[in-house]
Amino acid sequence: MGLVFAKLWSLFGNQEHKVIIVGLDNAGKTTILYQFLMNEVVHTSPTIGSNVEEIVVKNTHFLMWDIGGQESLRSSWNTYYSNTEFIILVVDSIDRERLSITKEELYRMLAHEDLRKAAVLIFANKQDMKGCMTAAEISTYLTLSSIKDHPWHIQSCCALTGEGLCQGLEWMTSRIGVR
Ligand code: G3D
Ligand code: MG
Repeated sequence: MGLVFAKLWSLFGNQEHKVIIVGLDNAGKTTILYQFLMNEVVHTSPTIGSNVEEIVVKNTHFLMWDIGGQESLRSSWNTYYSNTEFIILVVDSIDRERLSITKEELYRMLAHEDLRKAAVLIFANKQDMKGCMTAAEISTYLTLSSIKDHPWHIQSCCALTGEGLCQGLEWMTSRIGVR
């Protein structure tokens, strides 16, 4: 898989494409980033905040933070929004109870001026879990088809194995140059 990742990342070229990875705590954000790290095509910079991580992939910046229960930090989220081209929203597909919170956060982000040009990739993670919601169910619950002002794509994945992650990145690369 390393080679595939390397190829995909090289498609990003030398330009800077800022990506933020968001989702509730326990959704699998760190695991997804770990998959990228394992492929040795990235280097990390030190943690820049208690719940914000930065990863640089050939000049592509990922800023990641957990949004669950971090009420006190919410007012500063928007400082990370400017110039964001991609939002990766990681959903725990087994966590039915908190999908409504994810939905709220998604629409709050989409309404933010600094994210008006951002494309959204939703990872329906933990597809290996028995009884999990499918990407289609999550899509329906999040009413993704109602989103007209942002390009969006939902991809089922399993961060533990890395399955589905490449397809998500492929969609992102396909968006570059479209806007
Ligand atoms: P976060 O960074 O979004 O808070 P983490 O989430 O990446 O820390 O993952 C939270 C827990 O979910 C971890 O378990 C992790 O191993 C697990 N997890 C992440 N992705 C998957 C997946 O695709 N399938 C399954 N079954 N589990 C996953 P622990 O036990 O370490 O807390
Ligand atoms: Mg984490």
